[in-house]
Amino acid sequence: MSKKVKSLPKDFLWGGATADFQYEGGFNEGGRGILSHDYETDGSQAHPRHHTMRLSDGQLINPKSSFILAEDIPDDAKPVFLDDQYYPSHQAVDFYHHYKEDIKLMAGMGFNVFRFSVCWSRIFPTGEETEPNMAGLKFYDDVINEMAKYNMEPLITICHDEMPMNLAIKYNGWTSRYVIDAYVKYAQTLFDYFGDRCRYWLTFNEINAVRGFGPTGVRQATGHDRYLAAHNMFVASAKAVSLGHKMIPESQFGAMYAMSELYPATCKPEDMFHHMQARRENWYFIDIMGRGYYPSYAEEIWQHHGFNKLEIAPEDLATLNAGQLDYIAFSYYRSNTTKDGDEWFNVGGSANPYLDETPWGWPVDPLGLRYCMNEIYDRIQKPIFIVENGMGAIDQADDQDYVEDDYRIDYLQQHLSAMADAINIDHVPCLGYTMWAPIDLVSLSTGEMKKRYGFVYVDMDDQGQGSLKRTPKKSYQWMKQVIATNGATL
Ligand code: BGP
Repeated sequence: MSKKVKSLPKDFLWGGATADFQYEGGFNEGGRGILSHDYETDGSQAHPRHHTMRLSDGQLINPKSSFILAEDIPDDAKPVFLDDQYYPSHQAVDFYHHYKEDIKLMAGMGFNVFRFSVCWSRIFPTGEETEPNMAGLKFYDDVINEMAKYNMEPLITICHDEMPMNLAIKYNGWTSRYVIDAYVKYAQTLFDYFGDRCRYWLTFNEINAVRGFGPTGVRQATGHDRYLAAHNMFVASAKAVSLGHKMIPESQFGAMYAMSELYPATCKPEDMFHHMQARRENWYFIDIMGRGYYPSYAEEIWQHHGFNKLEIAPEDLATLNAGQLDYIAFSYYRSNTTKDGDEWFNVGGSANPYLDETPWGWPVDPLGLRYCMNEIYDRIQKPIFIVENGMGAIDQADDQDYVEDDYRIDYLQQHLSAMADAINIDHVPCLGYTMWAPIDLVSLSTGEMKKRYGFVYVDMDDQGQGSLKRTPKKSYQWMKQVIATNGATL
């Protein structure tokens, strides 16, 4: 039996992950265009980051019934922002003006990598310009140069669930092949300007979520639209990978998948079979991008979603094959349980009596992380990269803004130990770990500040009250030790 050691390979990448829309702010600065995310809805309740739209008859609506852009919004609705309304994402936690301070704080923990996403509409405000917006490029140039001072390398997410609003409205988002070209032009611009300092790239964030709640920029999307959007994203990703490999010889490309582990609720054969099918609907995304071809079970999945055929151009298959990913990146927060009769895509599914849950009802399952790492590597045989993992909690700060977040330390300790076991005992090659999200930021699913993940507390509440002051939490010192010992103190 292999010896249980915690320390990790010498060149292991330790860091944190963020997304522009939840972190940057600077909504109206540097020539940034309007982003699809600026108008996202939530599905459960109206909250202030959400958009208002004006219908052609002048009436204002504030759609609430969908997580993603405009699912239930009439075609003639035009986005508007109301001056007297506070939108947390417009300011977020203002990385735009705090990047030097934040990078210094991350470097203080010993990060040698920082994953962030570029805001597409900062570079091409409508997605249709022929020349990029230089002020947008300069911002990321400054960020990358600041990181270089601390030997921290970038891991850039090219597209984190978003697109310029213009592309969503005018072309109905990713159902249009025009958007493939717009994306490739955008990616090429990033390679041109940052390729000399960036080796690691992610073409998309949580691309497999597109089959359920994930953003496609598409209005009133059917199952067919979602899978067509996914196909166009696969082609866009593969084109970017091939181009990136040509332009940046050292480059390594991944895409990021939401990888909750999935368990069958019982060993009843029907539950087991259902679990296999539901799991395979997730593998669909990783198989196509990681192996470069559509799997034999694709048609069965399409039929399950109510259609028989996808508009795949003849040349697409060669494009997918040529643009295979170099590594498989994923987010891991929880596991799910499923049984016969559940929807295939069913976050939340059946309850798992063996697991505790976070205040948001997310089951805490560190062993599930080790399971996932093994499953992905067994299947795709390419290195993996854990690019999001963390615990959203309601932190109680004292009058000095200090937070004793022992629960976060426990969560991370257990997950990092499971990761170390997968690497040291199971020999899964893993490039690194970027924790979500090192500095508190706006939650994606709730649009709130009160669901916090950070090692660093940010003084800002859901009403926009706060100084934005940064204060390291107890977990900051803990993580610093873990990184300094390369995992040995886990
Ligand atoms: C992932 C997203 C992130 C992030 C994270 C935490 O799905 O890629 O953008 O927000 O989940 O989720 P939440 O903010 O909803 O707690």
